[in-house]
Amino acid sequence: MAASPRMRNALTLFSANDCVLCHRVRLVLAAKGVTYDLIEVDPQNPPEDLIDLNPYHSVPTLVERDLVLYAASVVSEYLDERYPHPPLMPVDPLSRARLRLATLRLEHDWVPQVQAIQMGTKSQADAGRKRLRELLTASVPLFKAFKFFLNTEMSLADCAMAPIIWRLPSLGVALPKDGKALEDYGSRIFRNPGFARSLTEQERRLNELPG
Ligand SMILES: N[C@@H](CCC(=O)N[C@@H](CS)C(=O)NCC(=O)O)C(=O)O
Repeated sequence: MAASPRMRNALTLFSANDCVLCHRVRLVLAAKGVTYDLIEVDPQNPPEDLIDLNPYHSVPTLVERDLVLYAASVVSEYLDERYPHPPLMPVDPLSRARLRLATLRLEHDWVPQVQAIQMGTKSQADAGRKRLRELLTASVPLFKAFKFFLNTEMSLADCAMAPIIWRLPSLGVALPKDGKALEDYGSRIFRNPGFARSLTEQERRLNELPG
């Protein structure tokens, strides 16, 4: 990618302005306190730069000098290794594998519902709301059992989960009746200054940060 005078940092992130997967990566960057140049992209109309860099033309895409990374999981894990403090993964292999699997489930089962609500037809959006609500209801015991998502400390799995929880009011998905643990989880994450820093202007308007 040709360096442009707008670019001041070693890292450049191509990101959409309201996208759970891009938000996930911005949350990792904010938790690490890493500064970066943000290029806002309309995913339906990707710029030439992005087309040249990423065969899928998708966001999030991260560029660091000659390194080009895409897929939110690849980008997030790279950032956690490249900027080790604070660590966003536990050290033991079993816990790491569990959190990776939980994140994979989020990508396969939860994110498509969010995308169907945001971009689908009315019937796709309605089906997405119903399924997302079922997934939330089934996850309540997990939020009761752990302070963070399946873990005692904030992890990359929270960076994947929190953007979905943040969007629930704007997606028209109510919390389950016994969803207080989910609400508390959201407040715990949203109160973190890194969370506010991770939001684009469009995303900030989707919900309210705790006072
Ligand atoms: N597997 C990719 C999917 C990313 C994705 O679906 N991004 C959407 C925006 S939310 C996008 O770029 N869509 C346009 C496209 O894929 O051409 C990832 O994990 O990053």
